[in-house]
Amino acid sequence: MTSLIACQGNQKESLFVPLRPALLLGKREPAAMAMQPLKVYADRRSQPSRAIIIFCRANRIDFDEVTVDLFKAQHLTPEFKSKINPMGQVPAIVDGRFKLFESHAILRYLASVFPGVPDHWYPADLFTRAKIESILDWHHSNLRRGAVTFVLNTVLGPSLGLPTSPEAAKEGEKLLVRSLRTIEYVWLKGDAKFLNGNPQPSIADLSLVCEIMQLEFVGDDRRDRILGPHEKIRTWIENVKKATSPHFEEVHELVFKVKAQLSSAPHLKTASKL
Ligand SMILES: N[C@@H](CCC(=O)N[C@@H](CS)C(=O)NCC(=O)O)C(=O)O
Repeated sequence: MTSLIACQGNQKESLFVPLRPALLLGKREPAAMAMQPLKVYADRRSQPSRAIIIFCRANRIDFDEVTVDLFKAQHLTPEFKSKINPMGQVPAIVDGRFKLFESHAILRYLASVFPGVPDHWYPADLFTRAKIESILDWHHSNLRRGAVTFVLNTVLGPSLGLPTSPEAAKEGEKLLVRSLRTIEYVWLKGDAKFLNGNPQPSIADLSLVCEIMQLEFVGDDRRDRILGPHEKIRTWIENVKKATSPHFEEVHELVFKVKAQLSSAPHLKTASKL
C-alpha cells in the first residue's frame, strides 16, 4: 500500500512521492533511521532551538547538531534558505528526505515518530493533547512575542544588527508580564507541577520555559523585576529543569556565557534580588 503525499524540497523528478506505510502509522522510515541521523539546525542562543536539542537529548534521540550562527547571519545565506528553511530561521530539522521548520511542529513530529518517547511529552489522549495544543498556539502570539520584543529591544538587537526602541521594549515587557500572569492563573493553578496540572512535562512546558530562560540575557535586575513576583513560574522553571537535567543546564551553558559577555557592559552590571 502506498499513499501520495506532497514532499518538501527540490525533488526534480516529481512533486509527489510515495510514503511507506510505516511513516503513515507514525514511525520513521527504516532507511532514514539507519543511514542518516536526524539533523537539527540550531543556534543555542535561540530559545526554540534549545527546546528541540533538550527534547532530543532527554529522549535519547540520535541527532547531529548543525550550528547556524545567527550573529553571523548564517540563517540568511541563500544555501540555508534554499536547502533547509525557506523562512531563514532556526530551528529546522532534516530527517532523511523530510524537512521541517517551526519548533512546535518539530516537537510534535519528534514526539510522534521516534520510538521510546514517553507519552507525557505529547499525550495520545486527545483531550490532554488538545489542552497542550491550546497552550502552544497561545505561546507564539503572547509569551514569545512579549519576551522576544523585550529582549531584542534591550540587549540583543545590537548584536544582531537590529535597531532598538525603548517604547517597543516597554510594550514587550507589558505583554510578557501579562503572559506570565496568564500562565500562573490559568495553567499553573493550585499546586500544579507542570502546565495543566500534568504530573510530568509536555512539549509545551519545555517550549515555554526555554522562552522564559532568555530573560537571562537582559541582566539580573531586569530578570528579577519581571520574574520576582511570580513564584509559581520560578518553581515551574525549576521543575522543568529537574525533569530534563542535566541536558537543560548543558544546553543553556551558552546562554550564561552570552549573559556574562553582555553584563560586562557597565549598564547591565547588576546584582540579583531574588
Ligand atoms: N516560530 C518559529 C520562530 C523561529 C525564530 O524566530 N527563530 C529565530 C531565533 S529564536 C530566528 O531564526 N531568527 C532569525 C530571523 O528571524 O532572522 C519557531 O518556533 O521555530
